[in-house]
Amino acid sequence: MKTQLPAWAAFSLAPAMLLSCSSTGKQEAKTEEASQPNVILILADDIGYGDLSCYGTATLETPNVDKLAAEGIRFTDAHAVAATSTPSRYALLTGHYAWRRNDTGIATGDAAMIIRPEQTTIADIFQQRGYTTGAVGKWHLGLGSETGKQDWNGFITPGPQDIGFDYSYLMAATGDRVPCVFVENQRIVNLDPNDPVEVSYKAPFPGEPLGRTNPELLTKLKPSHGHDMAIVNGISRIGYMRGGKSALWVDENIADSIACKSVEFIEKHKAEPFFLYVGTNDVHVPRVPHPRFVGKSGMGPRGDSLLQFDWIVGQILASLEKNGLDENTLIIVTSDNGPVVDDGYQDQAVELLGDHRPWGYFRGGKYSNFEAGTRVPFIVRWPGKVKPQVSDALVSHIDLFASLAKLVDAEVPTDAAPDSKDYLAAFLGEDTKGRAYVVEAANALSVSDGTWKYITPNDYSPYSKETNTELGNAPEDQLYNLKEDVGEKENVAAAHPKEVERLKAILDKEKNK
Ligand code: NG6
Ligand code: CA
Repeated sequence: MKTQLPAWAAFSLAPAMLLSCSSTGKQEAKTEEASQPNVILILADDIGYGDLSCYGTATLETPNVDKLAAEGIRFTDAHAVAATSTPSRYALLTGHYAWRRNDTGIATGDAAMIIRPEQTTIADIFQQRGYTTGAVGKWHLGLGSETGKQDWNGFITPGPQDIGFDYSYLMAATGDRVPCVFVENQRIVNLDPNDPVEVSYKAPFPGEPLGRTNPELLTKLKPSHGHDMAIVNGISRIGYMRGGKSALWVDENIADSIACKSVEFIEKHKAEPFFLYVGTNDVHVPRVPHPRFVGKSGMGPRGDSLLQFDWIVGQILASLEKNGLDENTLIIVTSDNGPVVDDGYQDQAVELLGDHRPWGYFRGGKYSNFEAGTRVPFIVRWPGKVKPQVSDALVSHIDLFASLAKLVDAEVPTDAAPDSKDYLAAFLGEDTKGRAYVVEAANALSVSDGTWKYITPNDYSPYSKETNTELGNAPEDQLYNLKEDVGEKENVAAAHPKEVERLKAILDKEKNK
């Protein structure tokens, strides 16, 4: 497998590379600003606990992520806050549990910005300390002030710059949601003003072909469920879209664009402290990896996309190394939620899965209250500062806000990040215990103290036939002993009423905060 940027990307980066060779700024910055490490947060999409070779899977190799794990801390009990993207990302960036708001579910591509400009984000915290901040890749947190009313052909506002990001290069929502364009600093990239973009999540645009009415146009991927609306690049999506032909992304090149823009950001800001948030599109659907990864995993597009994710990590690592930024950069690699195999396209993920277990030892997956919904890979590398180790500390994305604030000695405003606590010592491997408990959200709320896990009773369906996921919903209390039964096979609520009451009380207290 190639480990270099493709030729076109290397070419487009050439001036920046030359600049780096002649610049001596970083060396000075390194000694002066040793207390201001760069921070890169790589947030994968739908990558499960069992999807990376450093987490024990033998079915594929992810050498770049494995290198980070070998040189840093690999966490075994780290949690996303929610089992889907929008609430997970919202909570991570704001330190506010998404379940406290009822408008943080999976966002449409024309959703208004969910984080309000007056909220403080992790990016604001870094800015406060003089960092340059950037967001590259998947966003899925809404843009603009009103749902469905964005000016897609002008300056889309409010946007990332209003919540702390100096630079942004984003997919508005997901790969499977329109608009299928990149938005750079809140303007669509490569837009021809004579061919404006129109987006609707209400009604189709007359005359535009759709996946459901023109299946013969689906040359690259066909849906297995949903995803039968606008057709872009031979793939039907969620939502309706018209126009913007010159701006449409090509799915095969999305990973290259994300890698390229991340590397550009690093090169451009290497002489000053920076915070870079990279949301990869891999391995969300539609999975259409670049041809150089096709067929490489033997597992079809999902496995090939995992290799592509690993490649992006490798590109970022190579850029740090080349620019002498290794030592002074803390990298975090994690995922927004657990894995799913069939998430709506006929991409052979199910048929070619073989012995691969994306969810590792855990039950459920994306969308689920069971562990695999939110128990995610989590790796921290900071050479010279963190000792290589495997940590069983109980940690949550919710605490990245307060912990990274502590790292850079920033002040958290009193009304900011109400749910985030400083667990920097756990994230740096000095505290091997971590939180007393984590709260996880899917259809219902769950709480785990690392041993006991309680899932709130609810009336949602226990199983998703479409995605073949056990959702962990049940009308009665569920209690699992994760130390003895990591696969959550046996509900022991009836045998341990005291544990049920104790965990319920924790959740009640959290809910009433
Ligand atoms: C679901 C989509 C799924 C995925 C998910 C969001 C259908 C049938 N399913 O509604 O494909 O897009 O939303 O995933 O439309 S997430 O990782 O961004 O939360
Ligand atoms: Ca996701």
